[in-house]
Amino acid sequence: MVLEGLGKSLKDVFRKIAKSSTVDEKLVKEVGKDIQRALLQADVNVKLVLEITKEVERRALSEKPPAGKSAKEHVIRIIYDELVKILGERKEIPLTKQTIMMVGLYGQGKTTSTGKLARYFHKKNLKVGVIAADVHRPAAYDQLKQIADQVGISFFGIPGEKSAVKIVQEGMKAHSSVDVIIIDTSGRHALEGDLIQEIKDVAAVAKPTERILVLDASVGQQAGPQAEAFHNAVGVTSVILTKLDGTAKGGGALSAVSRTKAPIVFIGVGEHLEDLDPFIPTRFISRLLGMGDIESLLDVAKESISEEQAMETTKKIMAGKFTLREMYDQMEMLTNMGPLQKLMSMLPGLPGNVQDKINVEETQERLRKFRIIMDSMTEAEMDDPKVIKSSRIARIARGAGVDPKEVRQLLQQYNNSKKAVKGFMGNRKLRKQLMQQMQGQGLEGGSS
Ligand SMILES: Nc1nc2c(ncn2[C@@H]2O[C@H](COP(=O)(O)OP(=O)(O)O)[C@@H](O)[C@H]2O)c(=O)[nH]1
Ligand SMILES: [Mg+2]
Repeated sequence: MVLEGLGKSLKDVFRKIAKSSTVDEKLVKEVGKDIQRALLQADVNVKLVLEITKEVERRALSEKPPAGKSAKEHVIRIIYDELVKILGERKEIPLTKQTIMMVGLYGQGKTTSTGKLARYFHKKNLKVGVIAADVHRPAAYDQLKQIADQVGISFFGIPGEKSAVKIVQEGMKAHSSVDVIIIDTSGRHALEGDLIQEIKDVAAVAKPTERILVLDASVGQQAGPQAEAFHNAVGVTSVILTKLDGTAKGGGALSAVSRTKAPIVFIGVGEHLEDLDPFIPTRFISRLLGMGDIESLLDVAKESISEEQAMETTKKIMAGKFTLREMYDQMEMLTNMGPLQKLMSMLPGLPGNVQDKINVEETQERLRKFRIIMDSMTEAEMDDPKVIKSSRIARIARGAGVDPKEVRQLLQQYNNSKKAVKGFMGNRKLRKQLMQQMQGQGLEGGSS
């Protein structure tokens, strides 16, 4: 996958938001820092990184979520928007009759991308012809011919010919009946005067509608100044950024080139001819985040337990309601709430008083069993576990496919917890402490 490291870090950021109890300044600042770290690791320019995170923080703290959206969903949306914004607008190469000239330095992927583009247009039912105008590399002719044969499109070249202009003149005539002509040109180690001249001469003959600069993404941010220099010298209309599959610096290359006047139209994501993706900023970011679209992205936020639910459970417990359901909710919250973990852990009712150090995996495994056992109980049993005697235990165990011993353990845990809750509620000092904690979490609102 392209930019795997960046994708993983950003997914972690979303997970953090989803698991947090509430969106407050502390969370937003923390998330801002995480995003900064992730983007810097992908070689995105420091100044740009600061701009983005400042904007994320500003919007997250000042904007009200739209109707029907939670604060968490809104923050995720803001991050998504700002990431898309870094990549700029989408540009498409139309599926029409045209002449395309490929330019770029040595080894950037010009010839490979010529083949990939030829395949792309060929698949869209356009007649494609390529011209081998790299007169500097002896093997260039054969390389392109082979690719053209593989794709099944027409090829033109003159082996041994030293004038690129002559080849292009002949090639344009030979391809007069094709829809899309793609000219592969020679590179240099740097943007030298004679390369500029050669590109200008070829362009004068071919009059290309597109001059596509091919750039290797592994140079990172440096891709920006390179694109700018080429653009100033020969007027680049579009960029293909290659080798994004093999570099962690792709974020730098993508963001830097997106800021130049030459938009990225395709990205190269492998050595094979099918490894070419149209560059669509929204789709790129969605994929990076491992989501089909923004909607499924927002679902992540919904999966976690809401602040309201935590509040609800806490209030119920404080009001003396403590059935198996509350015990379950409390345990569940302890495994996947951020700051609310602390609040929930203040409530008694956990086995062996493990409030201070919660083993999430162990608790989750326990919860899984818990759920299975509860699913075999009746509503009345869950509300008032006192009614569960031997015969019922046997029935529940059978229904849940567990040992009766496990049902008894659950009931034992419940009884201990209930006792602890009772003691806790009778202790005014502890109650006060919990109230203060709730206020600190911004949960004092809402009456019951
Ligand atoms: N992994 C990867 N390799 C690529 C990509 N594009 C080109 N290459 C490789 O880069 C090398 C140089 O490509 P080539 O097209 O000959 O570059 P040119 O000198 O600009 O024509 C070749 O080994 C290609 O297989 C890409 O998107 N991903
Ligand atoms: Mg080449």
